[in-house]
Amino acid sequence: MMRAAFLSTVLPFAPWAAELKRHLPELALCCWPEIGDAASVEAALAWLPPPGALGALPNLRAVHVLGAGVEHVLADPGLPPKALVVRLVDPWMTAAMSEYVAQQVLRLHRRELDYREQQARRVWHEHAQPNAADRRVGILGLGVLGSEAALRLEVMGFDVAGWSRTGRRLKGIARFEGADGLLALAARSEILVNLLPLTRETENILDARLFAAMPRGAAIVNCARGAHLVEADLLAALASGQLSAAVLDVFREEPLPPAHPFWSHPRIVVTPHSAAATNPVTAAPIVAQALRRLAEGKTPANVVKRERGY
Ligand code: NDP
Ligand code: OXD
Repeated sequence: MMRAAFLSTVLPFAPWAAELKRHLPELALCCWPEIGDAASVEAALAWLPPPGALGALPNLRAVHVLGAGVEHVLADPGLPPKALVVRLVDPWMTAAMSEYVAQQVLRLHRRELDYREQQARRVWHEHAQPNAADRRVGILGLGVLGSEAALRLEVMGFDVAGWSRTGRRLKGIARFEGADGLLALAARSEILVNLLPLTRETENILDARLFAAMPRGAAIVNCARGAHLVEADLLAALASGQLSAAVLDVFREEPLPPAHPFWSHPRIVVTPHSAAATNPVTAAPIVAQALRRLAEGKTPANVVKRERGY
């Protein structure tokens, strides 16, 4: 079995060490910066790795990212050009994201922000209540997370459409692709959920042009990455009434700084990057399986296409 190094500026090592020991007792696991002989480390387990850590491991064959999004590892200048980058696909994380999306879409569909605000003013006023079938929801990204979320919303009765690079087909979900497809999807989305990976093509995708294409009074849910959103464009769209609400789980700077205007905005819901957290209990067996395959000279599942960025 190989030697692996745990590299993270935010995740605690102890729970990962304990769970990986249960599922792969033969793994020799160390934690940055106590890595001993750097040349003998063949795999890294990384989530927001410390600057310089990947570059200090000259014989890395693979980096297993301990989450679904890999942009932070792909952007690391120390990532060896030939190392495989493997991302985490954990069915429990997928289920958690679908719960989050359902919760936020229902919040917006049932006008929770309006009713909370009315309660604060002791106002008894009932708003019109469209059926789910009359509520058009758009999902940006129909990958592991987006497709499951789209299907769950469809089961709940919503009129769901999705946008992907290759025009992914899903039963009951209207299909959009490409630049024209993006604006067409926006035009029919009263609630737009972002579940795209962060790449050169998708950075700043939630911008004034996209908001202008949406129906007046629409809402967005961003649970992918903060850099997808042009923050000033969102504030302007909320001020003009083009958008009526935003639910944001991810931010350009995390934790969201205390002085940031999103915290106190009456039409913005902030959650602390908690939509679908990595759980070492469910993720460790998946990581262990990938390391086992690497040790056997086989390619693990869920290898990222580096040139594509996801
Ligand atoms: P996947 O790689 O499985 O899916 C990505 C989807 O985005 C695919 O459908 C892909 O299209 C589509 N896509 C990528 N680039 C483009 C583009 N340029 N134009 C149109 N569509 C595009 O990712 P996941 O579903 O696993 O995860 C999505 C993201 O969610 C992660 O990258 C991460 O940033 C975020 N995330 C957030 C969490 C949180 O707690 N807030 C937790 C976990 C993940 P195609 O199918 O054609 O390839
Ligand atoms: C992830 C995340 O990408 O937690 O897994 O955001």
